[in-house]
Amino acid sequence: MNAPSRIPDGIAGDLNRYREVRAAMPALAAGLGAEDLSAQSMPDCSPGKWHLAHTSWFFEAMILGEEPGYQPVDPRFQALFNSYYEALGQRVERCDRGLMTRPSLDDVLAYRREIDRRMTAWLGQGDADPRRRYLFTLGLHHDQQHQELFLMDMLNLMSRSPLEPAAYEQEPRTAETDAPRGGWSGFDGGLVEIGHGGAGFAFDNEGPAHRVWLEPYALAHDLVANGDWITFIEDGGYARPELWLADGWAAVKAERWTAPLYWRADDGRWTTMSLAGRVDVDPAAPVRHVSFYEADAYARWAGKRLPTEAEWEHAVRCRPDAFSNAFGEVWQWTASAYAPYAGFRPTEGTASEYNGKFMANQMVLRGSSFATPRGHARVSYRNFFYPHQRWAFMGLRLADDASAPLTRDAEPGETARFRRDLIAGLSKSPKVASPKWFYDAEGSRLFEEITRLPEYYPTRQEAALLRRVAPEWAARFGPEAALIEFGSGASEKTRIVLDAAPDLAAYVPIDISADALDAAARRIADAYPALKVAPLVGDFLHLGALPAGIGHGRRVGFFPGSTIGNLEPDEAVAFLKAARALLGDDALFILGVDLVKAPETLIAAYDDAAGVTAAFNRNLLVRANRELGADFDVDAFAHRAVWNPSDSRMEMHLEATRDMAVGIDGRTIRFARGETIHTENSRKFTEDAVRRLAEAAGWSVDAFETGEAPAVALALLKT
Ligand code: SAH
Ligand code: AVI
Repeated sequence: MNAPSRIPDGIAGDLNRYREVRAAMPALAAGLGAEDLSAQSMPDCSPGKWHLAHTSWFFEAMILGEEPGYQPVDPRFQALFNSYYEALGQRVERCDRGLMTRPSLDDVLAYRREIDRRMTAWLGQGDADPRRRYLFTLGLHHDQQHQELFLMDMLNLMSRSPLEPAAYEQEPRTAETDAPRGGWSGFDGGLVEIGHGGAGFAFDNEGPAHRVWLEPYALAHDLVANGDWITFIEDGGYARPELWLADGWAAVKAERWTAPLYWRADDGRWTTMSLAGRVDVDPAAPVRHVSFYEADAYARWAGKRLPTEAEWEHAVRCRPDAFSNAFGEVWQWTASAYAPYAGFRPTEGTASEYNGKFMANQMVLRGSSFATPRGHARVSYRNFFYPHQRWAFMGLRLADDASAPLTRDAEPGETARFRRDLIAGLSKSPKVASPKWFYDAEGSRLFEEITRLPEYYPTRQEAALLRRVAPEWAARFGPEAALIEFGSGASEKTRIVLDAAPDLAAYVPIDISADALDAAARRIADAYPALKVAPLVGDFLHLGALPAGIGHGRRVGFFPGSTIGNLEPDEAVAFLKAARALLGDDALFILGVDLVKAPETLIAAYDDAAGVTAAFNRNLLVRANRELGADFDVDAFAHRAVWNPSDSRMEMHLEATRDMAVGIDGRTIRFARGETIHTENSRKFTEDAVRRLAEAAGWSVDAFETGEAPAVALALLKT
């Protein structure tokens, strides 16, 4: 019996890699019909059948065809499946690829198999020529690029069908989506090196490694999400030429863009087309299918900018773990034109046309998408598209000049939300405003001043009670727990919990006031160096996901200060339910509430002698004047604090002391003398009311502790 011939390790590795890469596209095509694979939805797209053939042609044209006396599998295929290589002769115009009903899908699959047979034989020869070895690896990466194009093009095709079919039962993904982390990382910049210089494969356009000068900059940890994009739309993002580059605005008008590609407003809710058919737009998911023009306009609207490709690469090289979804979700638009790096040399030979000749009029995207095959992308990878194109899996991450805010300066769209909410509230009768808009930097400062007033007892009383109960309650947190605080403000009471629970692994303060949050997070991080501090700026009534990297211990919610009393009763139930879902099974929740007491005590606490609460209340109007260009005569509004016994709440109002008309955003809001804006409710609780509220939201009250008079209470909730 003959001994089996041993395949050298190098060749076996090449064969395995070749088989693995080449199996992927036929697998993507497996559940699709010949009709699905033959149609072409637009000139930028190609039929699936063409991708299957062209990626095989590439190996034949670049490697196999170099063999002297080589007989092509079918000489006609040389022109049919040549994409853009001038040096390789004739080809079919790109826009005519959908007309190739012949060769049939079966013939193309047979062509593919024959090329695989010939490549397997070529690999078996162990050809060590470095140029052909490079072309072999290039052919594999080329196949992988077309695997993603295959999915992009299939999605576009399905979106153009009146039936909007699902190409797959579930969207094929090669990576999971990371949870958002919140915040930004700052970089000093200076003279830094980017580009591919090391070992391993890279396309020619990624090199050479070279130095670039970067001014100090910051890069957002997270991608821009659909919810942010909806706010941009609702703020007239697609209707305001001042946000757009001239060519972008021309595209908006010519193409009638009103939303990302595939989005549709169905009965007042946004839906989008996915590879699994039409689905609701998920506000928490990263936005995709936006052009460079849209990404650029969004960044301008958010008061930020797109990163340059050098900034993106430097940031991800320096802090690979700081960013969510740097790879594997959407390609990220940069502000960089696709141009050769200093010292760029195209690959020699036929493949010289691969990248270099496209270096005009396109913009660079970095990272990779959910459809990019594993092992294909790198930190130096340069993808590129024309600025109007949207059908790729493309999105964005914001950048900013200079400093490195721990959190964003303000949520993108915050001003837009404030404008919309305030105008809606002032258009009601009686007029209302949400107390969450009190907390700009000055409002947060004024609140801190309130907490030190002799009349404002809740902060002092709650801190004293917390000192009493914290040791016993903290003992129940367990190892590696994470404390999630809602409306954390200055995070002062937090220290009492942190001191009682030295084993806490992470602290996630959540607050709508970016300034207060940023300063508080820095102070806590400095004072508790072993604690992971992961601030999240935003509205706790619209909770997204928790930041990644906060360990796997128990989640402990912390909502002190009776801020729950500022919510409407149904909002409070919805909030506690959402918090329960966010914190997961086995969570604990420390809830602080103010208790019902004598109206004189309450009224004094909300109408202090020094007038700080009055300034806090009026600051809403100061903020509207500054941020929204409103023209409130602030001094013409009087602060009112009233006890409403039937709803068991303190109310704050701003009362117009004369008839007046106020302009906001081109509208006129009229006030009659004596008319008020109802700016805040502070509900006061009984133990019974707290139990009912917690139970309505699916929590049970494990402990309820009341402090000294004037009394507040703390409840420990469990799931
Ligand atoms: N927890 C602190 C601060 C209470 S003040 C304490 O007990 O002293 C209320 C805080 O909640 C402010 O910092 C304010 O910015 C924040 N806040 C109010 N409404 C919010 C909302 N909807 N989402 C997030 N934060 C909010
Ligand atoms: C934050 N919140 C619980 C305070 C309260 O008591 O309702 C805000 C406040 N309003 C007036 N003074 C303090």
